[in-house]
Amino acid sequence: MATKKTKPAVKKETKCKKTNCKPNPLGAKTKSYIAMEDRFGAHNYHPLPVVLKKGKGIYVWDVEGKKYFDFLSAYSAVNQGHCHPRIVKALKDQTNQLCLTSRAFYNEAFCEYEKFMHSYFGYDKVLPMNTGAEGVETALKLARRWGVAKKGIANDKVKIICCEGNFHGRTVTVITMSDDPSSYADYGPLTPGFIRIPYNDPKALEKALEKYGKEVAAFIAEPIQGEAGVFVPDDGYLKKCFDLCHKHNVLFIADEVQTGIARTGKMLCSQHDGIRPDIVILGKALGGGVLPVSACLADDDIMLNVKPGEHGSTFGGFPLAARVAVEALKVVKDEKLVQNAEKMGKIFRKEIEKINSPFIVQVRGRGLLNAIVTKPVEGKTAWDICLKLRDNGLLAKPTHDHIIRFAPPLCINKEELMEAIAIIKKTFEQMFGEYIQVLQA
Ligand code: IF1
Repeated sequence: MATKKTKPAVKKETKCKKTNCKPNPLGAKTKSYIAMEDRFGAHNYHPLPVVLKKGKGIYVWDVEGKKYFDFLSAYSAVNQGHCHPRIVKALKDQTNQLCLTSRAFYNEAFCEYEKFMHSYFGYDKVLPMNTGAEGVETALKLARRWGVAKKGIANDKVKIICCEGNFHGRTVTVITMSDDPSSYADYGPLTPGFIRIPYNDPKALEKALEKYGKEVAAFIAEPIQGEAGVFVPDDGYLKKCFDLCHKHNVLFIADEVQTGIARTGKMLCSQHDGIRPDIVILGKALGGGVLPVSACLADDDIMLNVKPGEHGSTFGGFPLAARVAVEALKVVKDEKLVQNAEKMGKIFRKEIEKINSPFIVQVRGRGLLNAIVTKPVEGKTAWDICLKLRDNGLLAKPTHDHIIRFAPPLCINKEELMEAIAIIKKTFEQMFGEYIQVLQA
């Protein structure tokens, strides 16, 4: 009996003829380093399979000698560009002078750094730490202490309001604020005293403050939620929250670890809403892409409730960090990175919006903190897109399953940006081409 001619079933693994749709095979050196990390390193990350060896400005090179645009900037810690000569020089010069004293004694570099931070950001004082999470922990302690000492909240009742979708770091108290099981699950008992509300919903904050306000010391939020996928709140959201906080005698804490230091086209992202947070947390790019440097900025009525010996850190504000942070911040101003981030970010979003691809749902962001929200097509995901971007010479990484963050160093110029955008465009076309190939197989 003649069988009905039917279209062959679409074979998922069809080898594409026209486009190189499979990720490139890994080089021998790359494979050996990946195996080395697998054997000797904790498996707390799943890095994109590329092994980097050198960085300069907006570029990085892998162990095979291949060059890439860096469109992650170590999650916005390399805003000034890799191995910035002025920042490296500041580090080297201080390394030959005095590296570490602890805060048991004063040191020249740190005193000058404290004064510099006051004049640069306009807060009475700085409390220096090292990682972003330590900066967040410090802000929580400053706020709780202010709540007890100045607002008169009972020590065991003091509360802090945080937001759904937040990412503030990986310490136990900080993961207590998270609603992402991959951050908090199975790490045992978490820290009491947190209320979580929807992000970008001033009414939710108003309700929480009306109900719990008397015991609330602070509200903490990222001005843009980075890990959540570069979730930009509505214009005026931060201002509404700031006003609600002050109506209820509650501190407003801005976690600017990722959004600060010019990343979003303002020195601090909070400035897009014209607010001056009561506590600002800085990290990442404060260290100029060479050292972990973080800090809390606040005025005396908050900062001075913590007395000598009640908080600290061996390396907090150490001489190397002090010199590096000063130079890192001077570079931001001298190279007009705030203005460049704003200008290049607008071009990025405008050009990406022109790409017509079944994978692309939306592009969003502020300044040079952007993300492309994708959707899987024929089983190909954001991870597959990032592998192909890598093969095409650009490094980026998905956050969650389907959102790809694009955050180059802020020193990128228009010509370089257009070259990178051409790679992104080509990659989506290749992926789409692959998709068409599979369907026509
Ligand atoms: C990882 C995420 C980004 C941060 C904000 C505090 C911290 C971070 C707003 C803590 C750190 C890093 C941590 C790193 C990956 C990266 C990240 F994906 F985890 F969420 F950027 F979005 N506040 N973010 O973004 O600073 O202690 O790391 O110095 O842990 O995987 P840290």
